[in-house]
Amino acid sequence: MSLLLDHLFTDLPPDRAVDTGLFLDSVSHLPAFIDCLGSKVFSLIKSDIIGNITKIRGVYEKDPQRFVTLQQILEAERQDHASEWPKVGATLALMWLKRGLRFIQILLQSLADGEKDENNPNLIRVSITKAYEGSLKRYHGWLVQKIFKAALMAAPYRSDFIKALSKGEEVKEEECLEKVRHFLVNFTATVDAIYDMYTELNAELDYTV
Ligand code: 03F
Repeated sequence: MSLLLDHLFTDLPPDRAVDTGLFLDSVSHLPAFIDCLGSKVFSLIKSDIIGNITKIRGVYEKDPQRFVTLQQILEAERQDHASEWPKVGATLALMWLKRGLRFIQILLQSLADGEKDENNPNLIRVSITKAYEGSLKRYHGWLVQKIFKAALMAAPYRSDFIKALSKGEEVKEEECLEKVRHFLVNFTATVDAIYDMYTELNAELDYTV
């Protein structure tokens, strides 16, 4: 059984409210994948993701009954930190975390769709670049874009990435991609719902780091 299928994101309710506890549980399994990618360059990315999950969890655990949904956290912080919001607390942490999730979503979708560089079919740079352009690039200044380029060079081969997604087991590529497609259903719906919430609450910022 692959790791991906062990930790599926849950179905959203009709109003698309994201349950904070369930979201944190699901998302906390993602950083382990980054260890499987095999280069130290990725530890920076991993600690950024873990840092943001920890920040959101810290707010949630102060009052889980008050913060049942992610939207309740954003609304409470908007009230409590009027002058700084949305560049504050869990609102800021989730703003960045969702961009990393969008990156992962586009990357996995591109692999699932079979997008390839025909000259280098065992590289996944085409998919990684597509994911970066669709999620993070516009928020990165030249220095961080350079870090991205270094990470791109250190990216695993398609076959090794597929193996990493399958907990190190040798599985057929198509079998793994079928699981990825299954994983993507609720994962994509959740990421979309979080993006829509940021738009509706006017909580999105576009500064670069
Ligand atoms: C801003 C910013 N965070 C931080 O400064 C930058 C960190 C390093 C970014 C390096 C870019 C490289 C990305 C692409 C790598 C390609 C890898 C390819 C692998 C195949 C924010 O930080 C803080 O987060 C916030 O808390 C703070 O308060 O302004 C705020 C203040 O600053 C970012 O740009 C977020 C970076 C997230 C990158 C996520 C990439 C995920 C990569 C790989 C995952 C692969 C595993 C997928 C498998 C999943 C299977 C289920």
